Amino acid sequence: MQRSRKFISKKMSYALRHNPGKYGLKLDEYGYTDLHQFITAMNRVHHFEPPLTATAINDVIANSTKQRFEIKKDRICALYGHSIPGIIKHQEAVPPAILYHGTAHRFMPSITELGLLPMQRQFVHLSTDIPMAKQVGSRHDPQPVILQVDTIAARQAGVKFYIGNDEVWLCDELPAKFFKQI
Ligand code: HQG
Repeated sequence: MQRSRKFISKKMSYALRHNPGKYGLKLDEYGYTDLHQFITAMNRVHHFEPPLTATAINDVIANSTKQRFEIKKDRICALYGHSIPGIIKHQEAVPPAILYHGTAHRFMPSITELGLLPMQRQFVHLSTDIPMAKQVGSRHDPQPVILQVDTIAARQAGVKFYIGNDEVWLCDELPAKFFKQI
């Protein structure tokens, strides 16, 4: 059976963000691995039928609403979301003055006390607009809380921000004084 783009994308995310070792893959310090080795490993583990090809992967990337992966010179990476041990390097940069984070009501007591933490991932993930933050938060809560982050104040206090893609920014742990609920 031909697998859906979503199915392929989820397996790609798993391999490139969370468990490259299961596929016998090594990521470089920026999270890239050889595209052809990646395809061979994906086919070996998942027995895609028809076999996964570079064309199919490009099709998944081109038809996704989110820019999750990048292919550069025959190497592929996940742009954000990593949980593997060993920090994947991202380009540090100056973010928009305001970013957003969508989350669940049930997490708020802990978030208010401890700030936003990376939890299972390497970085806290922030969105450039409210609709995207709502979408991210709705994975955890049907009526998510939206937090507005003052990145200028956070940067002045030494919090580092990194580019994920056009809509996703990453940062280190973010104390609660740098965001408010809207
Ligand atoms: C919460 C998806 C308790 C945090 C999305 C979040 C994103 C705390 C949850 C990307 C906390 C972690 C990442 C604290 C943070 N106490 N809870 N102190 N600090 N949290 O899934 O940001 O579609 O690891 O608010 O779109 O939801 O897969 O992070 O609710 O871009 O490409 O802990 O993953 O991208 O949840 O999502 P997650 P996230 P893809």
